[in-house]
Amino acid sequence: MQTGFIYSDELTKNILREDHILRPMRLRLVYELLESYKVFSNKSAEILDPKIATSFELMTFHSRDYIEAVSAFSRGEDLGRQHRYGFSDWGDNPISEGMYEAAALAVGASLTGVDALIDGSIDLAFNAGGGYHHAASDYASGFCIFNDAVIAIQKLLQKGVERIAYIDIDAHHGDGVQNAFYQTNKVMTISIHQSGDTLFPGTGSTDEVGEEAGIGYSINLPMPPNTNDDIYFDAFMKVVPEILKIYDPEILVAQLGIDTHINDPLSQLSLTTQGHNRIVKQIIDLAPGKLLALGGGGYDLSAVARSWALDYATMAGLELPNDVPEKYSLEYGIKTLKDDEITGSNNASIKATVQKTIDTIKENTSKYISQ
Ligand code: OKP
Ligand code: ZN
Repeated sequence: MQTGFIYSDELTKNILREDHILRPMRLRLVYELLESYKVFSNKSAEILDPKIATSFELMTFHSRDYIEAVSAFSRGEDLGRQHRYGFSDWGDNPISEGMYEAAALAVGASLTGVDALIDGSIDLAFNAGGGYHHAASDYASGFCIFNDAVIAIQKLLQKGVERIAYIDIDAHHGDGVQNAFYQTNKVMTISIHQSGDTLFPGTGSTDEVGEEAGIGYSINLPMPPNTNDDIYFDAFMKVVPEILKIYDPEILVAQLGIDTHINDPLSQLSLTTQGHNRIVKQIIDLAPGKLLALGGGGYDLSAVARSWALDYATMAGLELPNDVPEKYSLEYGIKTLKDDEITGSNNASIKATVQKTIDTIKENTSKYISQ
């Protein structure tokens, strides 16, 4: 399998605000970690240079009005209207100089992946600088300005792909992507996240199943706080493979947010890097030979670097030694890829809650989409 890691330093430059928790530098940590393992000297692993998305491409999802507003804000103009589009100085979505170019580059990076998948030069593409799953057509939300996942899927649809499955394992519900394709069966969205009862954006319950032609094609698997590797894996395996078998997608798009990690400051899920990677292995196996993987949330820098390096290595079919090469570990204080195993958190009440959720999803599946 040929894999592409979509990366340039340009993706790491736009700081949303000095104290903002989303730090673009994390992508450089991933890249350097892969470099330290000499992953790119492997024939199956190549670096793809992202190109910036055009406003025409952005318009396959976003309104012209919103795109023009983001462009004006990015140049420091028209700032009095920022609140209309989800921006505010101290909130989740501050305005920063150059944010238009940064957000359009994140989209372009995902489109670079789509192009390589379509022309057949790559089987698995990873844009760690993408996965902006909350952005809506005309407002910013949850650190997301332009929704690269939606725009990448739109391009696949334009290219004639008829069944696209989107799997979102970020700790937060993938609301922007779900909403964009809520009424179509050409895109199936599956989101596994910390329950909206306890986490932003508050949506993503099992009864959000889609509408009209899309009924049954939105699937949500909300998890209680403190869900660990084993419970998460078990739930994934009981739900996702069967649904994908029924749907039989031509391509898989996956948002691999790693804010599910036990050390993540924004969520209360309790996954390890190896627990996350075990899910990603399954996603790769379930992909019909074509996978567009996107980054997403992830606010503990060590967890981000280790998880996405592990994930990309898995895509490239490489098994990295657990001990991080010395040069990197000296520079960043990161010693191993895997975490220590977390024991003793196999909580019976979490299991029972998750089992109920699984049962509901199965009922919905048999009601709406199984033949
Ligand atoms: C983006 B992604 C606290 C409110 C919640 C938004 C979190 C966005 C997460 N100020 N903040 O899905 O990781
Ligand atoms: Zn998230």
